[in-house]
Amino acid sequence: MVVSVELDAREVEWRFARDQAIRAFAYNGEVPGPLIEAEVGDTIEVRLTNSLPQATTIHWHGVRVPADMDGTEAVQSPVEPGGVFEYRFVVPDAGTFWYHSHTNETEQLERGLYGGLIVRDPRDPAFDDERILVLDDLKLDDEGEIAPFGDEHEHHAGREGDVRLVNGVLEPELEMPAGTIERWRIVDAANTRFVRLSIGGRPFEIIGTDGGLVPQARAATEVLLTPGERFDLAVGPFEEGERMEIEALPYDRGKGESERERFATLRVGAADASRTEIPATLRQIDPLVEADAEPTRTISLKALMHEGHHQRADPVRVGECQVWELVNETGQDHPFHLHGFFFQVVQENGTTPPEIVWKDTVNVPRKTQTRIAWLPDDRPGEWMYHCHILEHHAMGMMAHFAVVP
Ligand SMILES: [Cu+2]
Repeated sequence: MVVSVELDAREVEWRFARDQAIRAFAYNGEVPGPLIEAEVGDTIEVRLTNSLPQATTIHWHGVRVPADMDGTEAVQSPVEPGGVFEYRFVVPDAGTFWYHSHTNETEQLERGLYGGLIVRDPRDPAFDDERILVLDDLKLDDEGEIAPFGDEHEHHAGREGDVRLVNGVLEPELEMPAGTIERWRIVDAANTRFVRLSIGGRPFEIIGTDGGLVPQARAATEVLLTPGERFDLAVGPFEEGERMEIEALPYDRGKGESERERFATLRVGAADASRTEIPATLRQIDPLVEADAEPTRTISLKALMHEGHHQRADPVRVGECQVWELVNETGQDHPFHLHGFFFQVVQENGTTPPEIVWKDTVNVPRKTQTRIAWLPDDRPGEWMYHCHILEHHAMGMMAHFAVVP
């Protein structure tokens, strides 16, 4: 099937709370932009019209698109004001993805140019209900408008604001029926904010991440999302009348411990029948390499941070398995995002992770190293990786590289 979407990027007044609004940039006047939904194997075609006062592009975060549809400056000219561009690609994988501007990102994402993209597989486990929660924050000035961009502090520490949003709304109240289990697809769309997510401290099950379902559901009471990352959770069942806070627990990403902060409130309504059964095995994922595989390449995040700016990394060849050691000698965590390909985390600071999952963004905590493995499938062209703290990316914490036949 072909899923056709028209996206008009334009300036709007974004009312994120009853008494608070800002001048925003939005797709079709909505923040987040329209939710794009498809089934595995569908073709998505998006006609982007740029009605903004500045150039823009769209990156399809996590989707294995052909290189020329990736939305970066390496593969297309930015769409100038008044211009139009058509993106067209097949969605080969089920999962929770998102789309966002890839031009002047620090400003364009902060102002609202992002949206969710869900790809379903008919064999996905059935839940009583499903929702997507796109997390974001806003940094406002004293007048309640978007604070100016690009001060020195932001370059280094990133940009975080005190306004916390779920699906473009200030700390909303969500509701779900008692006795049911829902699939929550969570996206961290913030410029910099890390979210150590808790749902009232109650247990939930992690059933998916960036690259779709995980092999086995895993019980947890919290999960850390860094900018760009997604987690799918099985949430509930709760009892009627319960109320809990959906919040970020304190986390130190190298800038001191953050406060405990509320994103939303969950209210449990009258009971409903449940038909949810989570299978013991959600999916099989074969490891790409042995746990002790030697790196084929080492990437120093410190060097990337200080010397990055439009640097070129060595090409990789289609079909040649890559094992990359991401070394973070800096004093802060960096979420590493690889465009266009999923990877497996082979080692986290010398330890083998409990299970193999598919990721496109992984936090590399400060003073540690993370080893990833990935296979360049047959999509040659220009690709890139970068830190998904957008201010770091803008500062040049990135590299382009070619996948060659
Ligand atoms: Cu960074």
